[in-house]
Amino acid sequence: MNIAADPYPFDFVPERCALLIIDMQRDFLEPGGFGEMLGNDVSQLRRAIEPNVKLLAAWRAAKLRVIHTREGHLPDLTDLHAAKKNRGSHAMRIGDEGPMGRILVRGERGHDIIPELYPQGEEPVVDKPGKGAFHATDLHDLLKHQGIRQLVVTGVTTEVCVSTTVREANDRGYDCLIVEDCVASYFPEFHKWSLEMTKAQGGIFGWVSESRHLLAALEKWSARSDANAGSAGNVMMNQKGGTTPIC
Ligand code: C5J
Repeated sequence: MNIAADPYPFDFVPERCALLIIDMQRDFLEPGGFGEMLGNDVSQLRRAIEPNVKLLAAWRAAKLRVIHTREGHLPDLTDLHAAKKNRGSHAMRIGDEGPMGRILVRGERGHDIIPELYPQGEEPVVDKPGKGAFHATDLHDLLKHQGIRQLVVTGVTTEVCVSTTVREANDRGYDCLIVEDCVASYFPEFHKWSLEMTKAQGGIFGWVSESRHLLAALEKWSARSDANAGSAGNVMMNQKGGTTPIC
Protein backbone atom coordinates (compact mmCIF):
# COMPACT_ATOMS: atom_id res chain seq x y z
CA MET A 1 0.00 0.00 0.00
CA ASN A 2 1.63 3.27 -1.13
CA ILE A 3 1.54 6.32 1.17
CA ALA A 4 2.23 9.80 -0.21
CA ALA A 5 5.55 10.84 1.33
CA ASP A 6 8.80 12.67 0.68
CA PRO A 7 11.11 12.04 -1.05
CA TYR A 8 8.91 9.39 -2.74
CA PRO A 9 5.92 7.19 -1.82
CA PHE A 10 6.38 4.87 1.15
CA ASP A 11 5.54 1.20 0.57
CA PHE A 12 3.50 0.64 3.75
CA VAL A 13 3.25 -3.00 4.85
CA PRO A 14 0.91 -2.81 7.88
CA GLU A 15 1.68 -6.30 9.27
CA ARG A 16 5.40 -5.46 9.28
CA CYS A 17 5.05 -1.93 10.63
CA ALA A 18 4.89 -0.55 14.19
CA LEU A 19 3.84 2.89 15.36
CA LEU A 20 6.67 4.14 17.58
CA ILE A 21 5.65 7.06 19.79
CA ILE A 22 8.66 8.77 21.29
CA ASP A 23 8.72 10.38 24.75
CA MET A 24 5.27 12.03 24.93
CA GLN A 25 5.98 12.64 28.64
CA ARG A 26 4.46 15.12 31.05
CA ASP A 27 7.75 16.84 31.86
CA PHE A 28 8.32 17.69 28.18
CA LEU A 29 4.76 18.61 27.24
CA GLU A 30 2.72 19.83 30.18
CA PRO A 31 2.53 23.39 31.42
CA GLY A 32 4.27 23.48 34.79
CA GLY A 33 6.65 20.67 33.82
CA PHE A 34 10.42 20.57 33.56
CA GLY A 35 10.47 21.68 29.88
CA GLU A 36 8.53 24.82 30.66
CA MET A 37 10.61 25.45 33.77
CA LEU A 38 13.68 25.65 31.52
CA GLY A 39 12.01 28.48 29.62
CA ASN A 40 10.61 26.47 26.71
CA ASP A 41 7.24 27.18 25.11
CA VAL A 42 5.39 23.87 25.55
CA SER A 43 2.68 24.91 23.08
CA GLN A 44 5.24 24.14 20.38
CA LEU A 45 5.11 20.50 21.46
CA ARG A 46 1.46 20.36 22.41
CA ARG A 47 0.37 20.99 18.82
CA ALA A 48 1.43 17.38 18.10
CA ILE A 49 -0.93 15.87 20.72
CA GLU A 50 -4.20 15.97 18.76
CA PRO A 51 -2.77 14.49 15.53
CA ASN A 52 -1.11 11.75 17.63
CA VAL A 53 -4.40 11.00 19.40
CA LYS A 54 -6.13 10.52 16.03
CA LEU A 55 -3.33 8.43 14.55
CA LEU A 56 -3.07 6.25 17.65
CA ALA A 57 -6.84 5.64 17.68
CA ALA A 58 -6.77 4.59 14.01
CA TRP A 59 -3.69 2.43 14.58
CA ARG A 60 -5.36 0.67 17.50
CA ALA A 61 -8.59 0.23 15.52
CA ALA A 62 -6.55 -1.42 12.75
CA LYS A 63 -5.05 -3.76 15.40
CA LEU A 64 -1.48 -2.95 14.41
CA ARG A 65 1.53 -2.78 16.73
CA VAL A 66 2.09 0.27 18.93
CA ILE A 67 5.21 0.91 21.01
CA HIS A 68 5.73 3.85 23.40
CA THR A 69 9.04 5.14 24.75
CA ARG A 70 9.99 7.25 27.76
CA GLU A 71 13.31 8.93 28.38
CA GLY A 72 14.44 8.52 31.99
CA HIS A 73 16.64 6.89 34.58
CA LEU A 74 16.57 4.47 37.47
CA PRO A 75 15.90 6.13 40.85
CA ASP A 76 19.51 5.46 41.95
CA LEU A 77 20.75 7.03 38.67
CA THR A 78 23.14 4.13 38.03
CA ASP A 79 22.18 4.28 34.34
CA LEU A 80 23.01 7.98 34.08
CA HIS A 81 26.54 8.57 32.90
CA ALA A 82 28.46 11.65 33.96
CA ALA A 83 28.49 13.13 30.44
CA LYS A 84 24.69 13.38 30.41
CA LYS A 85 24.41 14.31 34.09
CA ASN A 86 26.85 17.20 34.01
CA ARG A 87 26.21 18.68 30.55
CA GLY A 88 24.83 22.22 30.41
CA SER A 89 24.61 25.16 32.74
CA HIS A 90 21.11 24.61 34.17
CA ALA A 91 20.68 24.91 37.92
CA MET A 92 18.38 21.85 37.82
CA ARG A 93 19.71 18.47 36.74
CA ILE A 94 18.39 14.98 36.11
CA GLY A 95 17.42 13.43 39.45
CA ASP A 96 16.75 16.78 41.16
CA GLU A 97 13.31 17.51 42.56
CA GLY A 98 11.38 19.26 39.76
CA PRO A 99 7.82 20.54 39.46
CA MET A 100 6.45 17.02 38.84
CA GLY A 101 8.79 14.92 40.95
CA ARG A 102 12.42 13.99 40.36
CA ILE A 103 13.43 15.07 36.87
CA LEU A 104 13.54 12.24 34.30
CA VAL A 105 13.40 9.56 36.97
CA ARG A 106 11.27 6.47 36.34
CA GLY A 107 8.15 6.25 38.45
CA GLU A 108 7.86 10.02 38.91
CA ARG A 109 4.77 11.86 37.68
CA GLY A 110 6.67 14.05 35.21
CA HIS A 111 8.37 11.03 33.67
CA ASP A 112 5.11 9.37 32.69
CA ILE A 113 3.27 9.58 29.38
CA ILE A 114 0.59 12.27 29.03
CA PRO A 115 -2.95 10.97 29.69
CA GLU A 116 -4.12 11.72 26.12
CA LEU A 117 -1.72 9.10 24.73
CA TYR A 118 -1.50 6.72 27.66
CA PRO A 119 -0.50 3.15 26.72
CA GLN A 120 -3.29 0.59 26.70
CA GLY A 121 -3.37 -3.15 27.32
CA GLU A 122 -0.28 -4.96 26.08
CA GLU A 123 1.34 -2.02 24.29
CA PRO A 124 5.03 -2.12 25.21
CA VAL A 125 6.64 0.89 26.89
CA VAL A 126 10.39 1.06 26.28
CA ASP A 127 12.24 2.93 29.02
CA LYS A 128 15.37 4.43 27.55
CA PRO A 129 18.24 6.17 29.32
CA GLY A 130 19.51 7.80 26.11
CA LYS A 131 18.12 9.93 23.34
CA GLY A 132 17.87 7.03 20.88
CA ALA A 133 15.31 4.31 21.65
CA PHE A 134 17.72 1.50 20.62
CA HIS A 135 20.57 2.44 22.96
CA ALA A 136 20.60 0.27 26.12
CA THR A 137 17.08 -1.09 25.51
CA ASP A 138 15.58 -4.30 24.11
CA LEU A 139 13.68 -2.48 21.35
CA HIS A 140 15.59 -4.18 18.50
CA ASP A 141 14.85 -7.67 19.91
CA LEU A 142 11.23 -6.77 20.52
CA LEU A 143 10.81 -5.64 16.90
CA LYS A 144 12.67 -8.65 15.51
CA HIS A 145 10.51 -11.08 17.47
CA GLN A 146 7.37 -9.43 16.13
CA GLY A 147 8.64 -9.44 12.54
CA ILE A 148 8.60 -5.64 12.31
CA ARG A 149 10.65 -4.10 9.47
CA GLN A 150 9.09 -0.63 9.23
CA LEU A 151 8.55 2.12 11.81
CA VAL A 152 6.13 5.01 11.66
CA VAL A 153 7.68 7.44 14.12
CA THR A 154 5.97 10.24 16.07
CA GLY A 155 6.67 12.12 19.30
CA VAL A 156 9.12 14.64 20.70
CA THR A 157 11.45 16.24 20.11
CA THR A 158 11.98 16.12 16.36
CA GLU A 159 15.67 16.96 16.37
CA VAL A 160 16.68 15.07 19.52
CA CYS A 161 15.00 11.77 20.45
CA VAL A 162 12.94 11.30 17.27
CA SER A 163 15.86 12.02 14.99
CA THR A 164 18.38 9.96 17.03
CA THR A 165 15.99 6.99 17.07
CA VAL A 166 15.36 7.17 13.32
CA ARG A 167 19.10 7.23 12.66
CA GLU A 168 19.66 4.26 14.96
CA ALA A 169 16.79 2.37 13.29
CA ASN A 170 18.14 3.16 9.85
CA ASP A 171 21.50 1.59 10.71
CA ARG A 172 19.69 -1.54 11.95
CA GLY A 173 17.84 -2.00 8.68
CA TYR A 174 14.42 -0.52 9.44
CA ASP A 175 12.52 1.70 7.01
CA CYS A 176 11.30 4.73 8.95
CA LEU A 177 8.59 7.21 8.14
CA ILE A 178 8.31 10.34 10.31
CA VAL A 179 4.84 11.87 10.57
CA GLU A 180 5.45 15.60 10.24
CA ASP A 181 2.40 16.88 12.18
CA CYS A 182 2.87 14.25 14.91
CA VAL A 183 6.42 15.29 15.82
CA ALA A 184 7.42 18.62 17.36
CA SER A 185 10.23 20.68 18.82
CA TYR A 186 10.47 23.68 21.13
CA PHE A 187 12.48 25.17 18.23
CA PRO A 188 10.54 25.32 14.93
CA GLU A 189 13.73 25.77 12.88
CA PHE A 190 15.26 22.59 14.33
CA HIS A 191 12.01 20.72 13.59
CA LYS A 192 12.02 21.92 9.99
CA TRP A 193 15.66 21.12 9.30
CA SER A 194 15.56 17.72 11.02
CA LEU A 195 12.80 16.69 8.64
CA GLU A 196 14.69 18.15 5.68
CA MET A 197 17.79 16.18 6.66
CA THR A 198 15.82 12.96 7.06
CA LYS A 199 14.43 13.04 3.54
CA ALA A 200 17.48 14.60 1.81
CA GLN A 201 19.62 12.68 -0.67
CA GLY A 202 16.85 10.30 -1.69
CA GLY A 203 15.69 9.65 1.89
CA ILE A 204 19.04 9.20 3.59
CA PHE A 205 17.35 8.40 6.93
CA GLY A 206 13.82 7.70 5.74
CA TRP A 207 10.54 9.25 4.66
CA VAL A 208 8.40 12.15 5.86
CA SER A 209 4.62 12.22 5.48
CA GLU A 210 1.49 13.67 7.14
CA SER A 211 -1.01 11.94 9.41
CA ARG A 212 -3.87 12.42 6.91
CA HIS A 213 -2.10 10.07 4.49
CA LEU A 214 -1.56 7.45 7.21
CA LEU A 215 -5.19 7.77 8.33
CA ALA A 216 -6.43 7.19 4.78
CA ALA A 217 -4.21 4.12 4.41
CA LEU A 218 -5.32 2.73 7.78
CA GLU A 219 -8.95 3.18 6.83
CA LYS A 220 -8.38 1.19 3.64
CA TRP A 221 -6.47 -1.47 5.54
CA SER A 222 -9.16 -1.82 8.21
CA ALA A 223 -11.92 -2.05 5.58
CA ARG A 224 -9.96 -4.72 3.73
CA SER A 225 -9.30 -6.69 6.97
CA ASP A 226 -12.99 -6.48 7.92
CA ALA A 227 -13.99 -7.72 4.45
CA ASN A 228 -11.50 -10.61 4.70
CA ALA A 229 -12.66 -11.48 8.20
CA GLY A 230 -16.25 -11.40 6.96
CA SER A 231 -15.58 -13.75 4.06
CA ALA A 232 -13.41 -16.00 6.25
CA GLY A 233 -16.27 -16.20 8.72
CA ASN A 234 -18.72 -17.19 6.04
CA VAL A 235 -17.16 -20.46 4.95
CA MET A 236 -18.07 -24.09 5.45
CA MET A 237 -15.92 -27.18 5.11
CA ASN A 238 -16.43 -28.87 1.73
CA GLN A 239 -16.20 -32.59 1.13
CA LYS A 240 -12.53 -32.47 0.12
CA GLY A 241 -11.57 -30.80 3.39
CA GLY A 242 -11.24 -27.33 1.78
CA THR A 243 -13.50 -24.38 2.40
CA THR A 244 -16.47 -23.17 0.40
CA PRO A 245 -17.62 -19.58 0.76
CA ILE A 246 -21.25 -19.22 1.83
CA CYS A 247 -22.79 -16.46 -0.30
C1 C5J B 1 13.73 14.20 23.84
C2 C5J B 1 15.22 15.74 24.91
N1 C5J B 1 12.79 13.31 24.10
N2 C5J B 1 14.97 16.72 24.05
N3 C5J B 1 14.52 14.58 24.87
O1 C5J B 1 13.84 14.67 22.72
O2 C5J B 1 16.07 15.88 25.76
